[in-house]
Amino acid sequence: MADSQASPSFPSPAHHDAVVVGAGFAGLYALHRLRGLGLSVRCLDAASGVGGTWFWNRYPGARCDVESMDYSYSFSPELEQEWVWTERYPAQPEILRYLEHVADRFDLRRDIRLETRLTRAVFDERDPGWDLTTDRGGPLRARFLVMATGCLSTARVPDLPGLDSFQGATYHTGHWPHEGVDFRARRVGVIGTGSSGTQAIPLIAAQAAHTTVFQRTANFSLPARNRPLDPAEQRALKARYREHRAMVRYSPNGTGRRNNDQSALEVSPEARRAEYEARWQEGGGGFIGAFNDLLADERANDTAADFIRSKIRDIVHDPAVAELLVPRGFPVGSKRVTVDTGYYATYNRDNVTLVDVDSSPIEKIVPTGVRTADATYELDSIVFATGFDAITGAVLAVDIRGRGGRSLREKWAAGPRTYLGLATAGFPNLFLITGPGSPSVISNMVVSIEQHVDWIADLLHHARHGGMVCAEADEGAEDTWVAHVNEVADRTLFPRGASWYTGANVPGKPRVFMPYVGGVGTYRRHCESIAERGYPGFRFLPGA
Ligand code: NA7
Repeated sequence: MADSQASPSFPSPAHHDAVVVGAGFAGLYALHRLRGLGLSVRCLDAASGVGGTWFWNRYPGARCDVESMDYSYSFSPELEQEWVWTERYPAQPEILRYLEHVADRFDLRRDIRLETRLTRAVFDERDPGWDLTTDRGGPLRARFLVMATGCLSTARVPDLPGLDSFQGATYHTGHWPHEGVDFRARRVGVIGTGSSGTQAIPLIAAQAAHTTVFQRTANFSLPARNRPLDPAEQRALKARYREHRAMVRYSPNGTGRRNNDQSALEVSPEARRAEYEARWQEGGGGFIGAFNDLLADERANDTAADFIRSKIRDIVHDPAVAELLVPRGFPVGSKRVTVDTGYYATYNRDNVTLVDVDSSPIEKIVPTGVRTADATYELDSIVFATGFDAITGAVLAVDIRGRGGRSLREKWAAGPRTYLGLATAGFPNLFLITGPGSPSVISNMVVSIEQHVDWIADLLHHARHGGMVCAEADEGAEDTWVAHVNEVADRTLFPRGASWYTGANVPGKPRVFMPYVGGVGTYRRHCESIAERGYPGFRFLPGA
């Protein structure tokens, strides 16, 4: 392994053309791509290894809900041909191995400083650039600052009274111990039934003496039907990988999902059911592509939601438990649909108890377990599958000061405001990869990451070519974009779910629907047109 793991402190003062924050999918590609422009680039990451979200999320069952062959870089035809995926949906260890391979293959580690957290970034108006402070000291200076900090990287443990008094072990799925956890003979409580909870619960239940699941909101979950990837199938896709990649870049969500361009309401109930059944059997998030109005029309959505509800009732033997697991009160897809392996069937096990903490909330953590309004549950371990301060959390964790010393936290106090999800007015030379206002988490992240990195690289090339050292989003362009993002979201059912898409999972966080849901292809075309027209909405300034 190269020098990166040693993480020496920065020489002082250090100047770079660009500092990239984060060494996950986004940061690694940004480092590679900007270096390719001939820029001096430094990448920072708080973790002790590369991988971003896949470095941290090592809980049992951690797996991507996008298929391997799509959830991978397309920038290198050699890489995509040579890397062999073993499963339809990649498990965390395999994705991490892939990212480590990418770091080595493209010689990225020499410019990555691990165990280095950016804490403060102050814009210097006299000589445009960012003065950076890290928890390993400083100063560090960069002309451009690229936040490749990920949308789901700030883990949240709820502020429950008595948490410190618990005598057993506690874990968060997003900070899982590298050595793994042995739950044998343990009474385990799992709080949270989002993607992480639904993936982890079947495996924890198979090992632990007893598993108690504390569910606040029942979620819609689809069977993954994960399987080993057939080598012939993989070869066939690799033979047309370039065309496939070109297609997904302009697709609605950045995957090869088959989208049926029919309304759920224009077909007979039998045909509708057959379509849902076929997609349920096929497995994965492709279910949502069954009809073109599932996320636009409540009546269409109800048909899909009812289908999933009936499946839950079929799978779960105890009718009272099944009713608790049946999601209600929000359209399917408005909260992220989870993709699981054996989740609902896990509730047929004798050693699993489902506790409804919506009707009977968790009151406190006591030394021996969890106390709800109705009962105390004795536990040896508690797993928090309670999610993240999503999309904005990692950016706002840094004290970012733009023009006039204005803080980004202040600017975004009522919700994030960006131009294209890529930049924010008043904070020149700051770029966000998959920021709020871009397709981000509603898309295949790798496709959106590559698009953002390429777009930023092209903008920097354009600026440098014209002798410009400063690029700043214009406030008017930002206002128009924010209004457009909201208007597009309001045409859909997305804002109806109290989800992390809207910040609803974090007490006190402003409720704003953050992603752009107009589609990956539509968004890409819009960004391309802006680049082609010389970047309207950005102001460029020459150096002194
Ligand atoms: P999510 O999807 O935010 O899920 C968190 C879960 O934790 C969800 O079921 C929450 O219930 C629950 N939660 C959060 N706080 C509490 C408290 N205080 N009490 C009880 N239950 C609570 O996070 P994940 O890690 O599962 O997934 C995040 C994304 O990562 C995922 O979608 C993939 O894109 C990868 P709630 O629904 O808020 O009532």
